[in-house]
Amino acid sequence: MATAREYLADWMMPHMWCSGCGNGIVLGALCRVLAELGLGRNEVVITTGIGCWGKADDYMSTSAFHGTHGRALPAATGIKCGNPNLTVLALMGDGDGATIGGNHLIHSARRNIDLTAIVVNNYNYGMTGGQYSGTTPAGKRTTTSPAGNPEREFDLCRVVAAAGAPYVARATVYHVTLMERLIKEAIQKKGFAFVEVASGCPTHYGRLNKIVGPVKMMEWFRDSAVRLGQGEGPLVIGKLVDEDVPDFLERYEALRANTAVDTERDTGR
Ligand SMILES: Cc1ncc(C[n+]2csc(CCOP(=O)(O)OP(=O)(O)O)c2C)c(N)n1
Ligand code: SF4
Repeated sequence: MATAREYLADWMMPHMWCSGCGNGIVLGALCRVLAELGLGRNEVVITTGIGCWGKADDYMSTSAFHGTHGRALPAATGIKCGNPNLTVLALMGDGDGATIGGNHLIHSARRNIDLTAIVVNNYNYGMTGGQYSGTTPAGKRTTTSPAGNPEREFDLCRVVAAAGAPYVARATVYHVTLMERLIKEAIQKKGFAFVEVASGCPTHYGRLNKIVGPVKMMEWFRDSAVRLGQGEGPLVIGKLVDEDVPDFLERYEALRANTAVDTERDTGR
């Protein structure tokens, strides 16, 4: 067991995130949740790809695997299958998890592997200079869409829910209490649990879309998010899916048991 403070790798400070970036808020929430759950640092494995949020594993004292861009989920899947007793979390940006790694995201949801995926969606590729990603809303400005994004965006929660994830939730960095509750539930959920956290990248996305500075970004989340059941909008927050379905390893073990019975019947061995 460790305290929230002990989950933070203070020997890695100072971190590289810009002031006003939402990543630190999510990292703090994650450390508090892990401490509340009473998990030991050697019971938790964080996997990441590349990106500003993908640096999160460097700042945590748990075990970690820092992989290539878009590949946090395959690594997490392998680790979970190798040792199902571990609590495995894949931390990804929207570019990492939903654009270059989008195929892994839908297949992890379909497979229903028992892990927690947290996508910090800042609506752009923060680390490489603010290019548009698969979640950049149509019409919004980025460094690669200076006149506005001509493509439509993914609603990540809907994509992951349609692919079969039994737990899907969304919060923003403004709604910290909700975020912590959802991350905690997701970690406790058996099966593929997905939490999207809408977050601010004031350096690129905010500046280019005239939401200038961290405070304005926070006000934007406060004013544009709608609690589930309290209205419509592109940023509905709360628990969107919570179902109980057998996860991948349960189904795999059941099939193995059946195969053993069949083999015995067919061969007499
Ligand atoms: C295969 C590959 N393509 C592109 C890159 C360059 N690259 C590094 S980080 C990144 C974007 C990360 O954006 P996102 O995942 O949204 O995270 P953020 O930085 O916004 O937190 C890109 C394109 C790379 N490292 N590897
Ligand atoms: S570039 Fe954006 S996402 Fe990256 S650290 Fe700075 S504010 Fe955060």
